[in-house]
Amino acid sequence: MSAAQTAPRPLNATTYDAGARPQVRIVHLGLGAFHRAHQAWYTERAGDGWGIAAFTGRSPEAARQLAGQDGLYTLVERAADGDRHAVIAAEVQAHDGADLQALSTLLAHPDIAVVTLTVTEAGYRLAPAADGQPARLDAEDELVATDIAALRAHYEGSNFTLGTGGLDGRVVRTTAGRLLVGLAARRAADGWPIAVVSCDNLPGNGAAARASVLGLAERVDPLLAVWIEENVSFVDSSIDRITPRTTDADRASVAAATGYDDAAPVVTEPFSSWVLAGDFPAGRPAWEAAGAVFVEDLEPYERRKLWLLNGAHTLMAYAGTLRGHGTVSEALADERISGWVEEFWDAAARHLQDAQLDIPGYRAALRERFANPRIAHHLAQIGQDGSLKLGARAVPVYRAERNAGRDGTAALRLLAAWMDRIGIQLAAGEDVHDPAGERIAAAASGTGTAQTQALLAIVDPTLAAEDQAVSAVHALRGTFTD
Ligand code: CS2
Repeated sequence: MSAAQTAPRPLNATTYDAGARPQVRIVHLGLGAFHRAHQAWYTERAGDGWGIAAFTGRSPEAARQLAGQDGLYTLVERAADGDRHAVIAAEVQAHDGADLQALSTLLAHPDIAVVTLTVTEAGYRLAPAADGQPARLDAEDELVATDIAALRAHYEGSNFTLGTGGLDGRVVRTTAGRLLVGLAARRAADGWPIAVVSCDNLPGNGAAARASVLGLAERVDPLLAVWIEENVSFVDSSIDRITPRTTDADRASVAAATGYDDAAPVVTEPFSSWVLAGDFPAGRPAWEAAGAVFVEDLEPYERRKLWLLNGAHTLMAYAGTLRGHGTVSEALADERISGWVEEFWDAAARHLQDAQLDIPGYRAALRERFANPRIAHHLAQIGQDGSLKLGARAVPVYRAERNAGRDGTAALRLLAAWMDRIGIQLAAGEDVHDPAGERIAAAASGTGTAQTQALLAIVDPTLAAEDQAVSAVHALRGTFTD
């Protein structure tokens, strides 16, 4: 065999026979690895002919790569004992997220029945809510304010329709802003109802998506807000599949195993879960055929996942890095970290009482998933956007423990570890990778308990006003490296 025959081939519809492609009926915002390992995989496995048109977030690069491969990519399920490769064909179109014309054309079409979102916690642009208060859009946020101005200027007197010239060069950057442009086009077309499914790690993520989109609509076009209330169903979902960022080594291993030079493979764990609650007024794929579960009340499942999986992740991300570890499996192999994780799980589990949740089984499975040595899940990736993640992962467990008369130390440890980690990053002049980066740097410039309190206020202002919580977090600082 000549070298030319053995060199890997490009992956596209000419080199790979994916059969008839499904019809685009889903629009996705946030074209990243997780979406391709999760919702695209469920949609493909549902096997009932639904396809996806996906839009990138900030950078159009992922769309360029995927469009260059006719939407095809390799999904690698990486188990502790080997890899399984499959080419996924559900992703029919890939667009630059800034392409509002493409988004509007799709959403104005009655075939489109579902919008899914993976835009990260930060993508919803919500203001920190006081305890028990519903989420609301952060209208003070710079990007939100810019989008409001651009949308108002564009739609002034135009009955909120997007002409063929798009937004006349105006840029809309927030997810809510982009979705609003698409929904306005749908209303102008014929106003068919639609479902928006949030797939981000936020408690009540359907309500969060709703607050974000409606908050913007109310400020730009109150009648559009009314239309959205009546025609858009915001579905809650709890999503789970550990999917680290793709590396060059992953690309090389896919080429070696499959013979395809795939520029955009995704490596994920074999485990996957999707629990959803809400209505789909225009229909949906039979995701249950692929293992998704539809429930009336999502909250218990959402808590189990956010507290046990994501909470432990956040604890390992900061405490693990402070102790010199690079990945989740390395951190978990450290007895001290493993002990803190178990202690946090014990605390959280006391408030996850529903027998259906099978907490012992879930914990055992988590240990195994975290320990998978072939999934290099970098702590630095998990540690990003901590100010937003801690409010969903640590604070509710602390509150539940306090309400039950206990001190909640196991949950406060996550906050103390975050603060210590930030201190080291700032001292080294590193980017803390957090949308609240500037406020974090300002808060960290203080010293002693006042610094702890100022940092805590960024995560949860109510908690920062409680002296007992502040001193308890402060006492835990500096205890990670012994
Ligand atoms: C992680 C999640 O980066 C993070 O914050 O905790 O991305 C986690 O890997 C997924 O939620 C797993 O389903």
